[in-house]
Amino acid sequence: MGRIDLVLATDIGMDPDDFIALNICLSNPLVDLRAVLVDPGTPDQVGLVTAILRYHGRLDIPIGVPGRTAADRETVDGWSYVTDDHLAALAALDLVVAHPARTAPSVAVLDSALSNWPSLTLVAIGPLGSVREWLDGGHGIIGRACVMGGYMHPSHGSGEYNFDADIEGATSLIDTARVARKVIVPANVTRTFRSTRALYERTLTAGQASAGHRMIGRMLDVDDSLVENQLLHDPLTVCTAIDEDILPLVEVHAFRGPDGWNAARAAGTGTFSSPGDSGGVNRARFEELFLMHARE
Ligand SMILES: [Ca+2]
Repeated sequence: MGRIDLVLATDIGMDPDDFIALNICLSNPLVDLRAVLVDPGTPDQVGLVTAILRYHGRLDIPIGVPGRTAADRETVDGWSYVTDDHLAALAALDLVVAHPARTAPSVAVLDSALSNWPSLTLVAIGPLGSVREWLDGGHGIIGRACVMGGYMHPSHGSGEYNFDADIEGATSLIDTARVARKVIVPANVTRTFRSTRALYERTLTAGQASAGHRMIGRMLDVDDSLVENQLLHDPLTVCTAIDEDILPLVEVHAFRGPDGWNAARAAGTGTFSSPGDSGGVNRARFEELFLMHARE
């Protein structure tokens, strides 16, 4: 299995799973992380990503945020996404959220990554604001996108995908011909996929040799509920990008129907998902990839 060039589009902050997923991207020897796109791109989100990149010695990795209008930017700059759990995990490693943090427009960051690594995989584990802007104003074709499929929450409507936070962005991604292969890890799979104490203990062991697993361990031991019951939908999506055989994928036509997002089996669409199946995740392979690291 070869290494993949990966761009991570994340809404890091709030839940800890994006924090975990970013650390997997930075630790797994099968991944070369080429850029991070942050949605909506608040200063504290970017500061958190910067702190994580610094810990890994990877400040060379560019950070993109949606361009937005000046008025939008001002609104977003007033929001905070980073929680006490994130601050506690950083503090346990003598780190703080970095300010001021450097960014560039997501479209420019993604265009630049594509010109350097044309076969890159885009992994989207948050709303698709950056992706929508790239589809409107960027260049070229993305070979493959792996998209996280939904956090179950009343405000997310049907919760079939993580798409309800930016329906326009999600529709653009589903409909575009500028992403050759789309893999959707849907809510019916992600909503039951959670951390276990055994995985936590193996993460702590891996953390003796891996910066990423040290960070993940500090995040999980902030709160006992994270150790045993944290949703792992974002890490599952990253690991699916590394090895699609983790999921029983079938080719589908994805669409937004009257009851929300849906998918039906169809050949020739280039879109793959696991509709109507709550099981079937290869957990052993997921854990193998979750824990994989190059010794420092
Ligand atoms: Ca997320």
